[in-house]
Amino acid sequence: TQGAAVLAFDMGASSGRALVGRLTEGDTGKSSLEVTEIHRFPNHAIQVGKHLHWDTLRLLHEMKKSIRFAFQKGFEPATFGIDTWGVDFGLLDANGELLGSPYHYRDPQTEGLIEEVSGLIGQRALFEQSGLQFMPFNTLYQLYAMVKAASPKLEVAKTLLLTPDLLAYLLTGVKSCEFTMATTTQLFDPARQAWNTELMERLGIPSHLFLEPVQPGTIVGPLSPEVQEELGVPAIRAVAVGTHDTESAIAAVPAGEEPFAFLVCGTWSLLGTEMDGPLLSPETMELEFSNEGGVGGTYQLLKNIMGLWLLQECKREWDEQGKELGFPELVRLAEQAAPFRSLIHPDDPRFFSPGGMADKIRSFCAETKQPIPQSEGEIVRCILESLALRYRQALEQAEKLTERVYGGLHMVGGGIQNELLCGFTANAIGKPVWAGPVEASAIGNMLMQLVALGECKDLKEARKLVAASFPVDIYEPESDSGWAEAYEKFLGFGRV
Ligand code: ADP
Ligand code: LRH
Repeated sequence: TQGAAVLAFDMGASSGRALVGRLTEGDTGKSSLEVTEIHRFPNHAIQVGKHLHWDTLRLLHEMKKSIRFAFQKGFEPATFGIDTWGVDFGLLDANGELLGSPYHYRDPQTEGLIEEVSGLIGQRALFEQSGLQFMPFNTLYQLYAMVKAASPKLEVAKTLLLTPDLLAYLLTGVKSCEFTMATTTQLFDPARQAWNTELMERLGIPSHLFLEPVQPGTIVGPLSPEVQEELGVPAIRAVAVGTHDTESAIAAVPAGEEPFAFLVCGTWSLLGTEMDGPLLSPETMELEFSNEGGVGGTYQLLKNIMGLWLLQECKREWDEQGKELGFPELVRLAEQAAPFRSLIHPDDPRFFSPGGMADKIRSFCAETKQPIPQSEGEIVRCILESLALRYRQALEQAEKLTERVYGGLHMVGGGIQNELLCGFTANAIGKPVWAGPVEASAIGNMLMQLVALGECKDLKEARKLVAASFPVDIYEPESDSGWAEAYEKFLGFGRV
């Protein structure tokens, strides 16, 4: 037998995709989730003058196409859910129209603002009131940049919608604010479970822009009559899922009930562990961890690591040079390159902005007096080994903060298609890596729709369903072969 179909939109910083999921019951009576990809499309930053923007209307167009495709393929989903990258937003005017193209979180407008805002508010106070790592892209700094630029958009704006809420609004006409995304802004106070209006007022950020957050699993509303008519489809309803992609991905980690460590591996690498509430200790701030609101009442204690962005940017450059090396080919070249020749610290701030990535990596190696990687294979090897070592550092820090020891690391997301990286990670941490599922965000998104529809009880049941539905690849660590020595060198770069 088959249950209702649900449609998940998962918008990553590098690509968007639409997948349909359906609960099926086999002969044994055991449920599993059957997933079909409907559509996949690239997502890019677009430079306009001094600013970097998202092409939000293009995303809307691709989402509409996906809804049409889903019905054309005969799926008839009852609901849909949207998850996206964190922190970004659109502003609506008094008529409910979108004011301009939303900024991309890598827009340089926030440069230097972490220091400025910390100077005004105090670093410790800011951390205690937000639980977040100080990342230049946090919504707080983006809005403060607009305040400083006397942005007319900010003057006339009536409502702020975070990206997934904005996309849901463009499809339904219903304005909402979902909790997991709200917690990525640095303007939400996890201890009080409320918007930090005092902080907004001190920085000149209009507090009337923010809507009351709702928990994942809340029904937002049906497709607007205009969209129904345009697409020729019925009034399927939007569910506010764990709309932050990281949180949807963590919901789909096939872990049991014991505490576990995860690594969500995509454009960013998010490494951490699930908690019952935020850990707002000074050590958490010093080790640069975040507390992000998760689904089912959880908080995720995690570190934001630069991730496969480093590789994506190199690939983009090589594509522009006409080399057309796909990810599998790049991984193959890295495999052939010599081990531990040069390492970088992935979170060196120079790597955050787009462009010139291979040269930035070379300059880091030159400054730290290491051999300078030249070929594509050497560069990619350097990135992957450095990421694996960074994962070890972050895992050890998570263990220290939580006073727990994790038996291995669950890896999910597009990056686990890179088997070399999964193997390197197991070697670096000296523990097994359990890899899967790849489409964790889309699956976690579906799970919260199934919870909203009453087809799945809670997060615990949802994770059992993932374990029963998707295979996990196990990478056992090999005996040392140079990783311990490389880690000592890596720690010498000196960042937490
Ligand atoms: P996001 O959701 O942030 O856009 P994904 O989870 O889709 O990111 O992961 C994208 C990353 O996955 C790419 O940067 C690339 O490094 C990796 N990847 C994608 N496909 C492959 C592949 N076939 N082999 C190896 N790595 C891959
Ligand atoms: C990963 C992610 C991450 C955020 C970043 C902006 O896609 O959502 O959790 O910090 O994008």
